Amino acid sequence: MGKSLTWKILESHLAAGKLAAGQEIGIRIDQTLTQDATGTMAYLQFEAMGIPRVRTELSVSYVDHNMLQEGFENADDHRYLAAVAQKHGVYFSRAGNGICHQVHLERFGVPGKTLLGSDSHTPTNGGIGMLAIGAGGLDVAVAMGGGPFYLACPQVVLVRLSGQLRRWVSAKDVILKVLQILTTKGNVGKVLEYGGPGVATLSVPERSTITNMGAEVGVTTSIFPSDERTRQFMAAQGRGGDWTPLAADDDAAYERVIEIDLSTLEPMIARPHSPDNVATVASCAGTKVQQVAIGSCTNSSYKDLVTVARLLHGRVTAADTSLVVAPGSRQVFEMIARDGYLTDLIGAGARVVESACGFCIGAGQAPPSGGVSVRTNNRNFEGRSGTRDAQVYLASPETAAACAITGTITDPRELEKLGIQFPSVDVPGKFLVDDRMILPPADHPDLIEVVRGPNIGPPPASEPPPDRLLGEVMIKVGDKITTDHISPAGSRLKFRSNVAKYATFVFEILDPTFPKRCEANRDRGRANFIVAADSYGQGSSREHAALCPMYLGVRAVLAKSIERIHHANLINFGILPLTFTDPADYDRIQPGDELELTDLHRQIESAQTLTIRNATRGASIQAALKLSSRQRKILLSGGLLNYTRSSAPHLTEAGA
Ligand code: MIC
Ligand code: SF4
Repeated sequence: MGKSLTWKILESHLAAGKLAAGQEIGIRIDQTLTQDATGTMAYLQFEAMGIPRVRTELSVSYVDHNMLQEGFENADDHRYLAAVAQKHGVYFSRAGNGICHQVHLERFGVPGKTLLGSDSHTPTNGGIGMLAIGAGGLDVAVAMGGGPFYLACPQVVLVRLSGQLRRWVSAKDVILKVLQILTTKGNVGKVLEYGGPGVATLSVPERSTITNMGAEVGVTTSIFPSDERTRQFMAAQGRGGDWTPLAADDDAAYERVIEIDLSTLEPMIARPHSPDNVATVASCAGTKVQQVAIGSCTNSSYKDLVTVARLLHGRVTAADTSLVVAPGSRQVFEMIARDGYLTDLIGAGARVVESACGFCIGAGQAPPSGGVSVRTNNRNFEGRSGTRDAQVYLASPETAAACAITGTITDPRELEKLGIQFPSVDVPGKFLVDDRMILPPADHPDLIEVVRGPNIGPPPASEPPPDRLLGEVMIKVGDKITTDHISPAGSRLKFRSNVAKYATFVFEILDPTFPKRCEANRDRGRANFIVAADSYGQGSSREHAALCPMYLGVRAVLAKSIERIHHANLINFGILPLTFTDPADYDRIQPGDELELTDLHRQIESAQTLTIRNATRGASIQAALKLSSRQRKILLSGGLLNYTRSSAPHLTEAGA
């Protein structure tokens, strides 16, 4: 039986465990990336590990999230990140150079290599044939130190593409179709591997739009083969020498095969407030649109922006519709300027902003109250745009441009009726390459002084768990609670380096009293518990969604199911990730209930299920503790940092 592409890369990087779906394995990480909103904490943790220089083939630190610089906090973070990168052997992509995933694809991605990034959209680089995985900052810090990255060996699903996209239908519509089929729930522990004859019809940036939003599906990663199109893209980036061909064996085995005929797809749109609330654009046509936002790591390539510019050429956006455009990278920005397309965007009244995450993370450009915003990014979670009651839709650049022109949700195919021709845009044969905004590590690291501004605090220490936990359910939440619900971004983002402050916003959108109540309970020596339904911790990789609850004295999350990255982050910060063995028990537990867990050390060490006594209701609940022996040790040490410190010789070995 042949091997999938995923399997081949896992096999060549296997550092611990056996390749069998569901088993924990450790893999060697070739490259890492961080961004500033998760990076500051990751490098503080890396510094705390006491390793002088990264032991990866390549590590890059990007600045793209926290760019507003309202107050000193963002700039202090950037300064810290620049210095710490130079000191420890990390390349530093300066503010202004673009969004991490886009720049990494352009300048660093290499087929067949592994990439671990402290951002959930790291799988964007799966479009170039990398096994690219998102993780919490602490996992990335350990990988920078040369430690393997541990994950559940995935089940591989083949998405077999046939046919060719029709005019006005693009890569975003493919991934929205995948989201419609698989939804955002229940895909933990899987990899989406794309194959079939349709692959060759898609360019690398198009493939990356598709792998990018695998994050919303909740899979470990998504990957495309490396073929002639990959070679062309890399050659156009002046990196043809890094190219290698890669493909699955013809007789590779897959857990499941999903067939998509590209030629049957239509323009799709995700309606509020979940990326899987997908419908055809035509079925939403006519809804008034107050804002259109084009950019983000999903759709901000040269092709995307040139397509939009050509559609807007000579027109002005609809009178009631504001258009914002954020080019994905300095390369894209400079090229659309050089080629004249920026003129079309400016002429159309687009508010062109810097190459950064911007509106996607709610950093500016909040829509009006109750307003409809059509965006090309990947997440439309409630409140993420910065406006609590905004209605955010996700669509392709073609659809977004059509909405900007007409002021209503419009199927882009309708543009032909307005005399607008489909712009057929190719990936350029040669990109503009200028890496001067990427600073290499310092030749004399000893001379680099690392300055930490007043907002940059050391990561709070986590404690080993006591043998008995007694405390209250501080919040009970429903399905699909995202990390944006737990640790909001937007205007709160600037406190990422100050855990005590950032913790005051935990669950702000659901229950702003949560942090204060938790602190009071914690200070009385009692434990805090979170109860949740399915898919708890969807979305971002931000470890703050575990770190801040830990700081507030949360000791366990009891849920119907927990998403992969968040599950790992909870363990990394010493919080017990428990799942109901009988999901009906979710209804038998209420906020304020007093829970007791006894004989905890022994149970963490070896139990598969653990009994929780609900003292308020005089009942017992069974919870599963699905953990590897390594994860059990981490929990008993009170978190990954403590565990890594005590197992440093192993790290040294791995890096040797
Ligand atoms: C996001 O899209 O939510 C982010 C901001 O990029 C996060 C990382 C973060 O919270 O800093 C992600 O996707 O992991
Ligand atoms: Fe940035 Fe948005 Fe991409 Fe996250 S999803 S990395 S915030 S552009």
